[in-house]
This record gives sequence, C-alpha cells and structure tokens, in this order.
Amino acid sequence: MAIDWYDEFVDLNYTPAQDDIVCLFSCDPASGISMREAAGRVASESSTGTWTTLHSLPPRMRDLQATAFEIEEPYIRIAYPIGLWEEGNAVQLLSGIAGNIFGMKAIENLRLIDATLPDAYIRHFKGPHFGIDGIRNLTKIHGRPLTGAVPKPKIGFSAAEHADIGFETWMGGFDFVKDDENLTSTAFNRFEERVARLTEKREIASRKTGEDKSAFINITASTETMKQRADMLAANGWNYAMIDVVVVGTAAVMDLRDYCSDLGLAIHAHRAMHAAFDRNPRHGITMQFLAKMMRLIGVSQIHTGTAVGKLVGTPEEARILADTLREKKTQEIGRVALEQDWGTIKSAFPVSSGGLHPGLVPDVLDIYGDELVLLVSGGIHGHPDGTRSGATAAMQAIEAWQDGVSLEEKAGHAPELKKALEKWGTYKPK
Ligand code: CAP
Ligand code: MG
Repeated sequence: MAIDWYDEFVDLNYTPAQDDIVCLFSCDPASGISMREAAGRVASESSTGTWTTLHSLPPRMRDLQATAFEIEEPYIRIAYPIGLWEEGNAVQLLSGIAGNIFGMKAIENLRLIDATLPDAYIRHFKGPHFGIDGIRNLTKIHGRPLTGAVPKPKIGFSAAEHADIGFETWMGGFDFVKDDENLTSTAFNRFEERVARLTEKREIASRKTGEDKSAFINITASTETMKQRADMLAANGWNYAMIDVVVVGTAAVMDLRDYCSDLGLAIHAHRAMHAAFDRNPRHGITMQFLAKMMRLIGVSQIHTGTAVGKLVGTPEEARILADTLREKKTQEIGRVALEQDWGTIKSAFPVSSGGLHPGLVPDVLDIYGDELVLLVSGGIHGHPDGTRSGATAAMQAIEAWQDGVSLEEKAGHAPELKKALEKWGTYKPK
C-alpha cells in the first residue's frame, strides 16, 4: 500500500476552471525530491492533503483538491477549487496558499509569486472605499502626485515639536504630514496630543495657504485601540488613518477597512516588515501578492518602493506594483505577475517613499507617472534652509517634471530647488 498520495495532486492535463484560484510559485525541491514530487506536496499541503494515505476518503473530497497543472522548473502553477475558500475571508486564503507549505522539508525554497483571483472570489470583498478618483475628489488634489513627509528623525519628537515640523511641511506646499511606521502613542508623543496639535496647525496652514491640508496619522495598535484612534481622527476632521498593515495582521486590516470606511477615513498602508518575507528572490511572498491582497481588502494606498532610493526594489517591480493597484485589468507578465480582472474593486494609489530628495523626484515620476503618493521626508528636512524650503524644492521638482524641463533649468528660477541640488544633486542613498 502506498504511504503517500501526493501525486494525486498533480495533473499536467488539467485546465483550470473559470472559478479556480490559480497560484504561481517558484520552488527549489530538497535534494532527492523531483519537481513533480515537490509540486504535489505544495498542492496537497495547501489544500486537502496530508502526508500519508488515509484509511478512508469521502469521494467529495476530490472536488476540493488543489491541482498542480503546470511544472516548468522552477515554476509551478496550482489551481484551487473556489469551494475551498470562505467567502470574503482573506485570512483563510493566506493560511492555505501562504501557510504550512513554506516549512515543508521536501522543499528547500518556495516563493508565492502571484495569484489570479476569479470574480467568484473577489466579489465577496469591498476593496478600497474611495478609489483613486475618490481620493482626488476627497483631497481636491488633481493633476499631480499627492505629496507628504514624515518628521525626521522618525521618532523622538514631542507632539508639539512634531506638529511644528508638520506645519513647516504644509507651508512648504506639501499636502500631508505622515507619522513614521514606529510612531504610535509613546510617553513623549501621545496619540491624543499629536492629533490635537496637528489639528490646530492644520487649521492655520489651510487658512494661510488656502489649500486643504491632511495627515497620515498612525493608529497602529490592537484592533480595539485602532478603532478608538480612528474615532478620534474622524472627530477632529481628518480624512485618513495610517496602519502598519503587515504587523497588525490581515484580520485587523479587514476590521479597520470597514470601520474607517464608515467614518469616511481612507487608509494609508505602511508595509513595514514586508522585507522579512518579500526580499529573498527564492523564498517567501512577493510584494506583488501583498499589494494585491491589500487592494482587495481595501486600503486606499500602500508603499511600493522608489527603485532609486535607499530601500530595495527595481523600476520593473515598481511599475508592476503600480499596475496591480491602479489598473482594472492586468495581463500576465511571464513568471512575474499573473493576469487579474478587478471587476468592480476600486483602484488604490502606489506610495513611493524612502531615501528620496528633490534631485530624485523626476526618476520616481518617470517610473510611476503622477497617479502617485510621493513621500519625501529626510529629503526635505535635510534641505540647507530647512523643512519649508525642502518641501518647496520638492514641489518645484514636480513642476519641472510636469513641464518637461530639467531640474537644472528649473533651478535657474527656483532658489529652493537650486540649494537642494547643490546639497544632493542626484545622489542615490544606500
Ligand atoms: C522614509 C520612511 C519610510 C520608508 C518605508 C523611513 O523616510 O519614512 O518608512 O519609505 O519604505 O522610515 O525610511 P525617508 P517603503 O524618506 O527619510 O527615507 O516606502 O519602501 O515601504
Ligand atoms: Mg518610515
């Protein structure tokens, strides 16, 4: 009697049903394991299988089995019957296609690259509350990227100091002041006080500039605390909440998506911790898949990298991430992205941040275009004349790109940009 039945999860003649979820993995089998054996193990362990044959198996179980239907080393495609998945429960999907399989001894490395989610699955999700058009109407920002900055150093300021830097950021022309990923409610900067101080400064900056000013204030905490903090933001006239979506967990993002939506709050999704599982090209989960899940659940925007700044990511990856978030339909890109039809799920903004300064703004806009949230933090606070001039310099760099003129030409009549270029030029930080 056979000990295991993994090979029953492989059928290279299978054609996925329209309602199947199809996943693309790359896989390095352990020594002594063939690609076919590895594919059977991944399909089995992520659906209905176990390590050994069973005494009895109800016939209907066959209808729930995943099928590895394409093996092209190191890539495996696996189709999952829609009946395997709870309607609207993204957490369970992750437990299936991104759970035990990463720890199987028979597999040296495994990477979940992407998934095609059929309408039968995505129709149970609400997606972003606003969508890109809705955000632009909410913020009254049209025809250019949304701009923002984090007070730097990223943590340590008092609430009053934080709000003062935020004021300078707004007065320099930026739309948003962003909390950093590790700033929540510390003894030296309590959430309640930061909200109060920023609210005061927002009113003054909006009045002085005649522009709506806003902020991505970080509510990251337990779900109940995040709800209380979201209430406080809404009560003080804010239209965004920021959440570190990886560390709070998918279930919390699902809860807060609905809670913030009811309050009319858009969600800025910071992705801190993503590089723990998306950086190794042979193992883990791609940012592409994380971005897909976050759009499906319904954040309004998520960080997608700069390609030219201090954190890893290539221009190609950034463009694919941007398409995943912004487009209604995306086509398969050989072994990097699977096709996806988003149906009625609204779009979300990519967010480019990390090591940027005015000299790098054109490079980023060449990659993303202007349907983007552009965050320049150290790159404005490090300006020789300070935050307000730094923000102005970054806005001048955006104008130069939009007008199709070089930064050097623009700097001829943009003193703040000129000084930024004198300090940083087009330096790419590591
Ligand atoms: C950027 C940042 C962001 C990173 C996150 C930071 O500050 O505030 O958290 O952009 O990376 O803490 O480094 P700087 P990503 O602009 O001063 O670098 O956007 O890739 O998720
Ligand atoms: Mg940060």
